[in-house]
Amino acid sequence: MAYDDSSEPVSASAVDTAPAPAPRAPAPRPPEPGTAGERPAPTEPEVFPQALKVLVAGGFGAGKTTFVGAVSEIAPLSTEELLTQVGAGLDDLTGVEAKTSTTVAMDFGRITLDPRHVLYLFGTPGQERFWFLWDELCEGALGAVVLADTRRLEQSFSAVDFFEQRGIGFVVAVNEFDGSYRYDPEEVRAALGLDGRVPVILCDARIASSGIRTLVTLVQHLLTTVTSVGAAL
Ligand SMILES: Nc1nc2c(ncn2[C@@H]2O[C@H](COP(=O)(O)OP(=O)(O)OP(=O)(O)O)[C@@H](O)[C@H]2O)c(=O)[nH]1
Ligand SMILES: [Mg+2]
Repeated sequence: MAYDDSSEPVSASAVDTAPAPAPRAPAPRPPEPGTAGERPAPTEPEVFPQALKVLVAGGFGAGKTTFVGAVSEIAPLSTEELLTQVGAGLDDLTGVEAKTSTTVAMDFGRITLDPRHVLYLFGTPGQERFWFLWDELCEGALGAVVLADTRRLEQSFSAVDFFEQRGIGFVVAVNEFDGSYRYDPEEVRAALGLDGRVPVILCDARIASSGIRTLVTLVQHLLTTVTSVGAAL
């Protein structure tokens, strides 16, 4: 008689007629290397988060909205309002007389640089009367592009000061406007009193590839200078 430790005695006939136990299911085998289901071993340390917040800043009319619109892979959000006579005494249109609208809150766009770097772009408003928004916009920002307008280079000082004071890494992108003086990047560095490590590059805010090159330069700059990304976020 088969051994059974249950309290009910088991008769010989019951044992004889009992169905054979179902064969035990084979134990799951680990997936073969390279097949679906295997978690690939991390090849490099996870130093950067997936989503990076980047500001696109600069003086009034420097090309911030144009830059965000050119590089964004989604329809950019913009908050443009017409410039009217009401702002005539407040807005300095010297050098940007052709401007008909202005950003009153922010621009927003997104670009995937590579599988590990998705940038969320926030364009700042350029006019002084909206600068109070910059502090809100820079919350959680990891880096910034300061667009320098070659027609009014001095308008970039405030943006440079803003990011220097907050310890936010930035690059200066010299947006070359038609007919304006062509600066050498080192001239711009000297004029703005920039640290030797801050990249200064030439760009055209209207051209996507130029904007993307600027953003790649920014990410590379941040990777080499930001030691603790977690602390910056
Ligand atoms: N020629 C030329 N024009 C540009 C360039 N970038 C921007 N513009 C033009 O300059 C004008 C102003 O650009 P915006 O992108 O509105 O500038 P902004 O910095 O967002 O302006 P605010 O938000 O008002 O401070 C637009 O008509 C653009 O087409 C450039 O690189 N070259
Ligand atoms: Mg704008």
